[in-house]
This record gives sequence, C-alpha cells and structure tokens, in this order.
Amino acid sequence: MISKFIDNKYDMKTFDLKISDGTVANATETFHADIGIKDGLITAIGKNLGKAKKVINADGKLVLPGGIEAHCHIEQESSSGIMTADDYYSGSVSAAFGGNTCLIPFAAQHRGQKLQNVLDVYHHRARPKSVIDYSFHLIISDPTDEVINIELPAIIDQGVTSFKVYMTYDKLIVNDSQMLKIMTAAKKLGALTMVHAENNAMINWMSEKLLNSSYKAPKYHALSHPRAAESEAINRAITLSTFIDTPILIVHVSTESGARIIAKARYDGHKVFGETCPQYMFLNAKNMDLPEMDGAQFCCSPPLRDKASQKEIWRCLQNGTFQVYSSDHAPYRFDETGKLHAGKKPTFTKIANGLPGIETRLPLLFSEGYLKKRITLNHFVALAATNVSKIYGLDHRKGSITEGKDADIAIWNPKLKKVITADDLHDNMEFTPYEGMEITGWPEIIIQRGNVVIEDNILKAARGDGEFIHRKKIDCTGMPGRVAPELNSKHNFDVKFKF
Ligand code: DUC
Ligand code: ZN
Ligand code: ZN
Repeated sequence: MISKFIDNKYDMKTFDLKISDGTVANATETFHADIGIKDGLITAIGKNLGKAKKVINADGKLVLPGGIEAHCHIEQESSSGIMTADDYYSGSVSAAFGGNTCLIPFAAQHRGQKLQNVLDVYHHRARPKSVIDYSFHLIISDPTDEVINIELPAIIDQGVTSFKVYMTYDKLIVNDSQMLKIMTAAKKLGALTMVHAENNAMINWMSEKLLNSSYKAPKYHALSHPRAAESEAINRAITLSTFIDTPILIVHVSTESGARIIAKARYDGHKVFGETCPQYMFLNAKNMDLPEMDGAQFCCSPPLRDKASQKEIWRCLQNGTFQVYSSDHAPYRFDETGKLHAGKKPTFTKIANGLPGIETRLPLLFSEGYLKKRITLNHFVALAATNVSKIYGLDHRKGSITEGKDADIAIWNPKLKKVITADDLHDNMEFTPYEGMEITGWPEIIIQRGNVVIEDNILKAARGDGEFIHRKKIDCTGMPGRVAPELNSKHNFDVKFKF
C-alpha cells in the first residue's frame, strides 16, 4: 500500500536506511518525501517515518530510481575475437558512477557454441566481479534447430528473456529465414528479439567502392554504412516481426528514416520498440575527420551521422518513438588490444566498432535533456530506468521508487558542474568521445538494495556485491499487434499453423 504523505505511520519501526528531505521523482510523479529502507527494499515513502540506523540527508537533491543500462558490451569477445576493455568489475563500477544500479550486457554466442555454455561463461565472468545487479541478453549467431527448439527455451526459463540478432557482420549475420525462425520461437516463449538492423550487402558494396578508390581512413566508415542501409533493414526486420506478431526492439537507431518506420509501426499498434544512444544525439561524423588514425576513436556501427540527424534523434526521443536510451558501451582502446587490433594503420573496415559511454549516458541526458528543458524530469527517469524495467521484464524488482521494490536509488546533485574527461571516468578506457564537455548535474550517492555503493566519490561496494536478476517474460499488454490474414484461420481457409 502506498503510504506517501501519511505522517507517523512508521514511528515504531527502525529502518536500515532513511533518505530524508529529497525531491523524489518517478516516471509519473515528483514529490517531496523521505524514503525508508529495510532488508534491501523500499518499505516506506512519506513524512516523519521514524528512526533509521543510517540517515542520508538529500535536501536540495533529486532522489531517483537507479539507472538501468540495457545495452552494453562487457567482458565480451567480438566476432573477430577482440575482448572489450572493461570486465565486469570496471564496467559495473563505471556504470555505478554514472548513476546506474543495474546492467544488461550481452552474452554472445559465436557459431558452434551451445547457448548454455555461453550463459555459464558470462555468469562466471559477472558473479565474482559485478558491483551492481545485472542480467544478460543473449546474442544468437547460430540458430540451428537444436539451438532454437531445445537450448533457447531452457535459457529463457533461467530468466534471460531477450536476445539480439545481427543483420550484418559476416560472422554474426542471420538471414531472413533464420530471423523468422528465431522470431517464431520468441513469440512462443515470451521473449523479445533485439535487432541490429543494417543491410549487409549495401555496407559491403559501399566499402568495396571506397577502398577501391583508396578512401581508407577511419572517417570513411561513416559513408560505408549509408542511412538507407539502416532504414531498409529496420523496415525488413519490422515486416518480419509484425507478420508473425512478435515483439521486436530495434537497437541503436541513428536515422530519421529508421525512426519513422518504428513510429509508424507503433502507430499501427505493433509490438515494436526503439532504442537510440547518446552518440547519435551528441556527436556527428565531423568528429571523425581527424588526422592519421584518430578518427578510429569515433568508429561505431551504425555510424555517426550529421547535425540534422542529431536533431531528429532528439525529437524522436522527446516524442516517444524511442522508449529506450542506452549507451551501447563497446569499449575498445585506441591501441592494438582494441581499435587497432588489425595493425597500426588499418583500413576503416578493420577498425573495432564501438564507443565507450556507460558512465556518461545519464549525466549527458540529465544536463542536456532535463536541465535544458528538452525533456521533463519524469521523462528522464523513464529513459534512465522505468521504460527498460517494463520492456525487459525487470519491473517486479526495479525501475521506480515504490514500496516493495529493491532500494536501488541514485541521489543526484542538480547543481554540480563538471567537465567530462577520460581521467575522471572509471572505465578501462583512455579516451572518451565526450572529452571537454561541461555537464551540470551528476549522481553523487548510489544505493543498491539499501547498501551504499558510492558516497563522497568513493566506491563502497565490493566485487561480487551485484546479483543476477531473473527477468520475467516480455509483457506487451496494451500493444494490440495484428495477426497476418494468411496466418489467421478466419481468413486462410481454416489453415491452423503450428508455431
Ligand atoms: N553493435 C553494437 O551493438 N555495438 C557495437 C558495435 C555494433 O555493431
Ligand atoms: Zn549492434
Ligand atoms: Zn551494442
């Protein structure tokens, strides 16, 4: 029962922790209250709550749900065998300093691998190291019958209820028939298919043309992944998923044309979600026009676009086309372990793809989105945590400041100004694409299940304090979807398809 504003109700109880006098915000409301925490849970929200073993005074601060980072690559081997620079310790510490209390990185299947072995490896990597809670999305690159019909259901039963597929990259790509097979399984099992949507043939065609004319520098990576490659693939992925009426989430959308396809599908009632990332809002391809190999630091896929695209992506975040805002933290250092793994001067096709950003995701949005009045504080919270908790089946535990939920809280100082610099960040990278940006508003105190993770700029949590969170199946209640007439026995001569 909500006890907000009920005075003295909790006088007789002693909380483990009380956060007093803060301005609390959820995705739907903002109010002034104290929060009482006991046994890792939020047990009271109100005034004059009574005693606590520890009290944090949040006067003048914003008390928000801990962020949930739903797209990041941590201690993951790429398909070319390069390991990301962050393991579950540095990745989770950096996430926590950026206002997060939960992560959902990828557990990547490479061809020939059994899903259970893949998941076990990632549990083994995360369990002893993560300082905050975590789940995983699978990456499926080898959808054999065995994988889809036998291995995948077992993984979903273990609370890993989403997976990513790629429409590009030679060692990851799944074709349309495989997509249909995977999506049909997702429909049956209550899982969510996440899609990296770029047309592989268009990328290869452009890359060949550029290289044949000796355009090899990092900045040409941006040209080699045309906007139309993204929109074509988004259209195809959504067409396949809506044909069989199964939920789909298009990750890291960088184009207006792609966003429009998502918006139209949502307007039509389909179970379609969209995600974008800070790099498409704060950076553009001009950042790549640097001497020598320096532009490699900005190579990511889909690539950075232009200023006009930035504006459109902001608009689509504001208007709800994108429900998810993630960092896509893919940390590859600017050396032979990462960006330059294929030599000192590789062509743009051989540069590791991805940008770091797990610690800057929320401060960037807070400063440039909320404080500059592009979005409300409640929308900030929705994008930081609540939407992800609902879409990915975490809302029984996380995503809002509500009695009964995990006491995962980030206390923000809305007045603190700091210039972003790689030296101050806690990931294992030596650069940040946001170097030199002045940001107002930073998280100062991070609390996970009632325990202080960060206070006074000091990490208080230990390796392994984070726990694996079993996620629920995907709930698309309220998204009507449509069964294709050919699959609907009322319209198809009574053919009954067995999925
Ligand atoms: N896709 C991602 O999701 N991250 C990094 C690179 C990529 O292709
Ligand atoms: Zn991707
Ligand atoms: Zn990614």
